[in-house]
This record gives sequence, C-alpha cells and structure tokens, in this order.
Amino acid sequence: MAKPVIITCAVTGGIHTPTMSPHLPITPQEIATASIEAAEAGASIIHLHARDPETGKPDPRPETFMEFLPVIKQSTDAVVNVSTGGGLGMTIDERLAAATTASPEMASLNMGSINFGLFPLLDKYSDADWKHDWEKPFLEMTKDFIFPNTFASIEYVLKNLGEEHGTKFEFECYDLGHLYNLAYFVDKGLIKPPFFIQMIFGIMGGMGADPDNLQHVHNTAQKLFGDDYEWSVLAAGRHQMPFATQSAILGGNIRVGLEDSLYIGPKKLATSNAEQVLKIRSIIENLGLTVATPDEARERLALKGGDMVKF
Ligand code: KMH
Ligand code: ZN
Repeated sequence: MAKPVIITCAVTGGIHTPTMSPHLPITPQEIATASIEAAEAGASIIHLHARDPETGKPDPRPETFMEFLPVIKQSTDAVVNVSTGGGLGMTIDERLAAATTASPEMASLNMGSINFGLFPLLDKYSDADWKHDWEKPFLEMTKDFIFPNTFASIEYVLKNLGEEHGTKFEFECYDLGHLYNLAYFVDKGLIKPPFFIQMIFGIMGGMGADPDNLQHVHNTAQKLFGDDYEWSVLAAGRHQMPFATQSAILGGNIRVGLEDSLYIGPKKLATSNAEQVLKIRSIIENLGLTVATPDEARERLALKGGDMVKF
C-alpha cells in the first residue's frame, strides 16, 4: 500500500519580498497564524524562516524565531523545521544561530553552493511599487551572488546541529551533484538513515522544472540510497502544484507554501499558506492517497520528538 504523503509547508522563506504579496507572513504573529492554519489544513512539517517585523527582511536573530516557535508548538502537533538557509547574504553562523538555540526536531541543510538568481523578479515591478528600501537592492545583488554551502560548512552544520542537538535534516538538493555530496557524507557516517531529501526544481541557478529532471533525480537517489531515504519535491512558482503532484504519483512526499510560490493559480495570489496545503491535499486524496500525520512523519523520519526541543 502507498505510504501516506508527508506535506511540508514553508510559510514565508527568505526569497519573496513584502511588495510581492500582501499575504506573505511577516510578523511573528503572522508567521505563527500561517503555520497553525497550514498544520490544521494537513501539513505535518512546518519549515520556518523569520523576518524583521518592521521591514519584512529575512532576519536570523534567534529572539525573533523565539517569538513564534513556542506559539506554533503549543497550538499544533506539527514538526517544526528551522531553516539554516536563512536569507541570501547571511554568514553560516547567522544561519545556524536560531536552530542551535531552538534545537528543533528538524532543520534544513543546503547540499551545495549555487548561483541563486532572484533578479529576474525585478522585471515585474516598477520603482514606485517597492514598499521597503532593501527589496530592490536585495534582488539586484543576486545577479552576482553565490549561495555558499561548501563541504566544510555542511560538515559544520552536521556536527554542530545534527550531532550536538539530535536535529534531523531536510536536505535541500537543487542539483544532481547535491545528491552525490549527500552520498559523500553518508559514506563518512555523518548522515545516517533514514534521511529526508528535498528535491528542488525551478530556482534560477539550480535544476530547471522539467518533469524528466524529477524522474532522473529520483532514479539517481534510488541508485545511491536504496531504502535509506524519504524524498520530497518542491518546485518554484507556477511549477509548484504540478511537481508536487508528480512526486505524489511516484510515491514521494511534497512541499508547498508561500516560500516557494506566492500563487494558487494562474496570476492569482494565494491568500494563505493553508490554501495551498488544502489544494495539494485535495489532489493527493483524489489520487486515492492519504496525508501523513505529524506522528507518522516523526516515525518515518526517526525524529527525536516534540518534547526534546528548546522552545
Ligand atoms: N527556498 C528554497 C528554494 C532553506 O531554507 O534552507 C530552499 C530552502 C532553503 O528552503
Ligand atoms: Zn527555506
């Protein structure tokens, strides 16, 4: 029988800016509410970044995370996943600070360095549109920017967060080579099964959103890791729902949320994260599949448990 589908919802991220959607959660209260609604809609994992409440800029400060992490924990049973990707331009220690403070059940870990190009988004807006001064320069600088995730920094996170805190990872793979980077750390014994691979499509600088790419990455993961892993798919923008559906059909898990796409349909902004969760949930259930509960996700991913976190 097909395994229940684990839905991750990434509620705000560090890619989109406040001008792009009035529905993007910014303040701790908005992030908490969006997370609780997404969990109620069927997400078993909530992937979290923080933002400066005044400007909406990605914010690495543990104290900002601590304004919403306990609220989410007290109101839902969902697995809390703290990003170590942070916001483009942060140092590795800034990116790690919230997760090492909160000691969550899960955290993201980006498995290779890539050009991370957000600058094409600039074409959609004119100078009069920007709500905050930082938005335009932030998008512009990504034309000459590498998102650094070296072997040394990956090892640093595996040791200082994985080994020290028992936190398990959402391994973010934007390219085929990132699976081989992961395999290196598996061979070294620094990553132990079962591990959770997030295959990412449609980020400029990473793999394009072509269904053949998804099939090939999955085939490669199968050869490298056999039964040792769980896998999930996210695709950016308009590719979000089709790729999530393809993953569910192939036996994988899925990620949605406003971090990955601001839309619910062609030219139609999603009004909440829960709207996207409900949409993919309905597709999953119409395919004759079921949605995993947080405890099913915990068991399959061998997580330490919601009572072992520091928030
Ligand atoms: N923004 C996604 C493309 C992270 O937070 O570590 C990947 C991501 C990175 O979620
Ligand atoms: Zn993220």
